[in-house]
This record gives sequence, C-alpha cells and structure tokens, in this order.
Amino acid sequence: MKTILLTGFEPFGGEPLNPSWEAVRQLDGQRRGDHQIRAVRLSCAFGQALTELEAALAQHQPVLVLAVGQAGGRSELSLERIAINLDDARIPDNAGAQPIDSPIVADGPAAYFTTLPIKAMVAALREAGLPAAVSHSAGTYVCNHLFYGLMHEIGRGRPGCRGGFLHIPYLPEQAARHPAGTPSMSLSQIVRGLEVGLDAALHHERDLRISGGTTH
Ligand code: PCA
Repeated sequence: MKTILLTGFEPFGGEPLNPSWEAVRQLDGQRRGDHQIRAVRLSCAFGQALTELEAALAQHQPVLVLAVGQAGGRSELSLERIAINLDDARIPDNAGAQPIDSPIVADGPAAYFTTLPIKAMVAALREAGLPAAVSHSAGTYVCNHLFYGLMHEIGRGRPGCRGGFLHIPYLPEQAARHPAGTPSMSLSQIVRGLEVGLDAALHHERDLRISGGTTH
C-alpha cells in the first residue's frame, strides 16, 4: 500500500500545544482510498526538524508528503506555494538557535515550488465550506526551513513523491489567550480540511488552471 506522510510540529513560542500535531495525529493509521496515512511529530528546531523528516522519508517511503505548521494570526487554511532558501528567525527555536539571513542549503536554488495541486486543494476546501487560500510566503522560520528541505530532498532523489506545506490557524483555546480578534479554527475543521485536501491532492495529478494570485 502507498503511504502519505503527514508531519506536525511540537509547540513553540510559549504555546501549550501546536495544532499541527494535534490535527495530523488524528489521521495516523487511517486510509484515504488505497493510501495509508502516517503522522510524525517534528521538533521546532532548525536542522533537527530536517534530520527527523529525512528519517521519516527513509522509513515510510511516501508518495505524498504534506507538512503542517501553525501560523498564529492567519484565519484560513493556507496552502503554501513557495519555499525560499533563507532562515531569518524572529524568535529562537526550541533548541535556542536564532539564525539570521542564513541559507538553508548553501548553493541551493533560491526557491522551490510545491508539487502539490494547491489550487485544486483550495477549491475543494472552499467547496467543503472551509476557508482556504494559496499563500505565497511560508515565512522565514522553521516551517519554511522544513518546506525548503522537503522539496530539496524530493528533488534530489524521490521522483515519485509529491510534497507541500499547509499553514493552519490557532485553535480557539489558543486564540482565547491572545488579543481580542485573533482568528482561530476548530480542531475538527482542521482535521476535515486535511482529509479534503489530501483527497483533492490524490485526485489531481496536475493542478487546476484557476487564479490563486494576489495583487499585493
Ligand atoms: N510554525 C512555525 C514553526 C513550527 C510551526 O508550527 C512556523 O510557521 O515557522
């Protein structure tokens, strides 16, 4: 049976939990069609997260990887289009490292694009009543680092594997501890979003030609 690898992160930045791990862990062991889902929890640490990802890729040999991370303050499920070759940490990671303006892969390309059909995924999510959008920046912290490393690793020797990154909002219980107006999404909606998004990714070998662009 083919494997889908989902990754989530441990908590960081003083949060008691990370919704990315809380969501992906619920799908561990489940099936989507003829694919089996495996969920792995990664450290929120530059370098270490990639080492753990590479071990999971070697162990599970997935045909599809969806890495997931918390993007506190965002209100939608954000399908990331592009990973850039840059670490610039606003806060130290969980190992205390705070790289500033460092390349992730020396001599690597400036950026990689996702190989998931993100437009089709966004369309399916919105059809299912879940707010979703294409995002053109995964930031410059550990999530972008992991996304870039994932696409670099796939490009180096995993031709049958497609990969991408999903940023998700805070859970309501997290938003309740932040200033009024901070957006959130329930865990059940995020988990449903993962299911709908994965089904769309499995269904669409090629992406839809519909606009997901922005003017700013
Ligand atoms: N979000 C952080 C790193 C881990 C996570 O869940 C980010 O967006 O970079």
